Amino acid sequence: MKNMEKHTWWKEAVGYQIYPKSFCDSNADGVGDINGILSKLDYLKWLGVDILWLSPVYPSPGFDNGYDISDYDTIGEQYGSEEDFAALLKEAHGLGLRVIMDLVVNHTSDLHPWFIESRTSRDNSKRDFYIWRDGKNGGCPNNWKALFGGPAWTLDESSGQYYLHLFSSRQPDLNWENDAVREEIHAIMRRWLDKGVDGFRMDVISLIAKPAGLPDIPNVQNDLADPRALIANTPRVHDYLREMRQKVLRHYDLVAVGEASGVTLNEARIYTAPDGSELDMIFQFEHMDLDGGETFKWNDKRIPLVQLKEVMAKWQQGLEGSGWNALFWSNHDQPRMVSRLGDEGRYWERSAKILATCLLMMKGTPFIYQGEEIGMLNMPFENPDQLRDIESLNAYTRYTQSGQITKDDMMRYIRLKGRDNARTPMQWEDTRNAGFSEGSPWIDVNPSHKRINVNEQMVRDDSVLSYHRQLLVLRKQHEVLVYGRYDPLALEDAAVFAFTRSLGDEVVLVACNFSNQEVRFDMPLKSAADIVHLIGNNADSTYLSTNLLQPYEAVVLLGKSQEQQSIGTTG
Ligand code: TEU
Repeated sequence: MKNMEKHTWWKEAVGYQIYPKSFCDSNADGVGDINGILSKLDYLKWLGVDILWLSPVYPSPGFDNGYDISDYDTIGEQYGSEEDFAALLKEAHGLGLRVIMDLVVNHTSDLHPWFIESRTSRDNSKRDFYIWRDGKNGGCPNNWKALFGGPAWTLDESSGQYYLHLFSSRQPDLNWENDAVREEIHAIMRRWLDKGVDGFRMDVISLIAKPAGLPDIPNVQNDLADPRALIANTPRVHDYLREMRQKVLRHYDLVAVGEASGVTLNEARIYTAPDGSELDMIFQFEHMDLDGGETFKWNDKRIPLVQLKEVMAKWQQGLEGSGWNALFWSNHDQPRMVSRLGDEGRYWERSAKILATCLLMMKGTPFIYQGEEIGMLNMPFENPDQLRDIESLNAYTRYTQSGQITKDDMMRYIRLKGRDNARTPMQWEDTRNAGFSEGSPWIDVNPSHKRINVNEQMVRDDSVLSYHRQLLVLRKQHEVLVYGRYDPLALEDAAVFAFTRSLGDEVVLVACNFSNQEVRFDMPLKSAADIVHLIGNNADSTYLSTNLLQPYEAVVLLGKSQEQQSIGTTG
């Protein structure tokens, strides 16, 4: 059977997310910068990634670490200059690396000149750039909750109206219904594309279109509720993205990746439809929400493997031929995945590799988050003074003050789930500040850098880092790993995450034991003679002769088409 899927460079690429503030500091001010990134381009090329996604490097007051932008058209001083950025682009392109920018246009900073103007009076020309409403019954215009706590509305005393902010009050939401707003955004995008950037990761793009009339969330008694489900399913978002494709995106060779928390599979099929009318791919978050609960993510629940497999299978199969997945285990908003789903102790190394195996062998464009390639762990934060993230700090105050969660428990939950876990400096070396900075880092360095760092792993063939490199080489060598269909196996098995990828006469089996026990997993490929061992994380594997997987063992095998017929979901 011939594979009819359209081939594009971004389907074959692997992304790498850089959180500039914590990647590499070239000028000893404790904050990572563009010249720091520049100094690590050879490393990234050597690693074998293709697309670099830079979290925001624009001017920002930094209430949400740059996701509150006060000027979209230049580089924030702490990150460097426009010349530095031009040099980075040039060098990266010279090495065959593409660079995509974070586009945060659901909201701006409250210090963006548009908002400063907008709030001056009800009849200011920028008033309608944002969403202003009168209060209702002496309170907020509706019952929406802000994602960083409190109501999604803040009263502006001087004009007597409330403005909408889905995140913090320092991040007012733009009014996408206003043609002038969309035109400004298109112009910003064109200016960056004309400078040579290769696309965008679009922050919370699923939330830009607010439902008409901004209705209350139903069935909520005297309380606030998360408005995302209501907002993310507004049909207008697709109008805006189609317009953006027509007016901007289609004129460039780029990749457009949407961050789409709260998205449904049906929505994703529209966002990433193969006709290319909207985005190229989206990040969905269903798998990241599996350890959530009543108090949002603040608990000690772990991601249940069976549910994780179900969710991944749903997205893998659900977008087959009708869309494209952006894959990730980690980003700057998530705790470290080895701590979350793997083993921090005895099986640290194997569990980091098993996660890499799953991520990089699934169908879609994978994004590796800085430090993931060396198996970085969560940070042992001890007290709130060490935290920098607005989300964790607000949650700490809110839940401990209301008495819902004790201080000790809240710190424990933040150690498990807080976003700062991903934001501690990149661990380059075992020396002072992990080689990140010669100054005082803006956030503490994880003490694990003594043991877990790039320098140590670069020279060791069996390191987590070397393993990532090998997986990336395999993706380049075997088309089946990019375009092959995904079929889940043994969905009910509580320990083994297994699936096949099939294309033409090739079938790849990926079998990963996510437990600390030896388990049996019968090899589903029939004639073992033709089977090639592509990669694994256990040099002493006996799997092919015993059907046994050792604790946290991953194996990847390549077989031929006749076996393909005999594979099905065995779970
Ligand atoms: O995140 C959007 C988002 O959905 C987050 O609220 C996520 O659910 C949360 O961080 C998990 O705890 C994007 C950015 O990635 C994030 O860093 C920003 O804070 C946020 O938008 C606002 O711009």
